[in-house]
Amino acid sequence: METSISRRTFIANSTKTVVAVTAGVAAAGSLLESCGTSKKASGPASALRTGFAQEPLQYTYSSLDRAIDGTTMEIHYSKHAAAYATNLQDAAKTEGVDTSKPLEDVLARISKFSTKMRNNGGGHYNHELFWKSLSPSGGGKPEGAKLVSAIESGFNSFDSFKNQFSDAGKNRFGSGWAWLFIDSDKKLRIGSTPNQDNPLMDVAEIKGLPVLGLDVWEHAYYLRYQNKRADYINAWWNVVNWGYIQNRYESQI
Ligand code: MN3
Repeated sequence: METSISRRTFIANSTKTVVAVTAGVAAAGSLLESCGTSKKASGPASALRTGFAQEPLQYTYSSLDRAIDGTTMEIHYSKHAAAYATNLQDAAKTEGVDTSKPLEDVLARISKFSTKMRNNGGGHYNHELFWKSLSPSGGGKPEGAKLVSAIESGFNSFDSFKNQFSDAGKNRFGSGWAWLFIDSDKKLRIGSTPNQDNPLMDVAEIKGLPVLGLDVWEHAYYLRYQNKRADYINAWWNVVNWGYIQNRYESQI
């Protein structure tokens, strides 16, 4: 009898425990979600920390259609970029990299790692930045005073900046990226890198913190634009998420 009561009490308590644990998980879930949200809002610190897994896109594949078609976006995000993330995690496992630390730490000393880590670490980082740099409501000009003044003092005018950045993308031979980055003197610079390299890498010819990156690999534009990379670049300006770029820049100066 006593045993039975004890068991019933135990079961009742267990149920409470389960409920409590479930509630705890739910609370942790919403906490993570709110952290994720603040990350998306690109708080100063989070703008510079990239994990080893793909983050969800903040818009639908077809919502950038005035610049990039939905099929290109879908293949680009769910196949090309997803493969970089998978291969990066694979390389991290093989080479003993702690994936709870920011990817930036690895990129800064990428010469110490394999080519697989370089290609996929760069590929993953570059694409995570690329997706966040785009928005269905993007385009136009930046509004943040600090970024506007840095662009104007660095490149004479916003239009001149656009031309120089576009040229960096157009003139990149083969596959690669055009960058707006902050150099060690905190100055904005434009440059480009081949393949999946980026200015964070110790092996790159240009060095600094990427603020804005443009993917000029053919997979980013070929379905709609074929060989006309310049047309893709011109259209891409219409979906640039200047709010995110401004936050990224302002978090560093
Ligand atoms: Mn790409």
